[in-house]
Order: sequence, then structure tokens, then C-alpha cells
Amino acid sequence: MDPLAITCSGDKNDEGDTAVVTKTRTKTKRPPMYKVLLLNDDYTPMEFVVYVLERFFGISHQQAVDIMLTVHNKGVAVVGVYSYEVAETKVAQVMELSRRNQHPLQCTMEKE
Ligand code: TYC
Repeated sequence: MDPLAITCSGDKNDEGDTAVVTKTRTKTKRPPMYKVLLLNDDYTPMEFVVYVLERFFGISHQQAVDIMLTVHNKGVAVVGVYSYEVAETKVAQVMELSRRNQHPLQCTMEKE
């Protein structure tokens, strides 16, 4: 047999063939973030709020005073934005320390 004439059995040319290329989209949605909010009340001492902000939120003394005064004057302020688990922990820490000190301070979280 003429070696140049060899073809694979079943081989046909490409006419009429359609290539379908699919690409799966990799989902890379970022996880939702949560605002931690501090609420005003008439009884929690200002110094206690400042202490809580410094201790649990790593905020400087001056910033803590500013945020505390914002809450005092406006009723509420965002203290920080975190992943669900971190926000939940901060809220629990604030609520537990407030409860132990018999202050009515309220801290909540809200999806951003
Ligand atoms: N309003 C409180 C007071 O006059 C102080 C205060 C500030 C309380 C912020 C709670 O989240 C708060 N003693």
C-alpha cells in the first residue's frame, strides 16, 4: 500500500462538525459583611461605653470617645464591619460585659 495514502479508519474531514466549548463559571462571591451597631440608652455610663469600644473593637481612646458621643447624640452608630462570625462574637462580648455590670447597653448586628 502507498504509505502516503494511509488514513485512520473512520476518519472523515471536518465539514459540518460543530465544536461546543463550555466553560464553567467559578463562583467567587464574597461573603456578606455585617455592621456592628451600638445603641444609646439613658443609663450606661459614658466611661463604660468608651472602655467597651477600646477593649473589644481595638479603637483608640479618642475614636472611642467620638463614637460614644455619636451614639449618645444620634441614638446609634456603626462601630465596625466584620464577617458574620466576628460580628456575632463582638456583639456577644459587649452584651455579656454589659450584663455582668448591670448596664442596659445594647449592641446588635445588621447585614451590610
Ligand atoms: N446616654 C448615655 C449617658 O448619657 C451614654 C451612652 C452612650 C450610653 C453610648 C450608651 O451606646 C451608648 N450616660
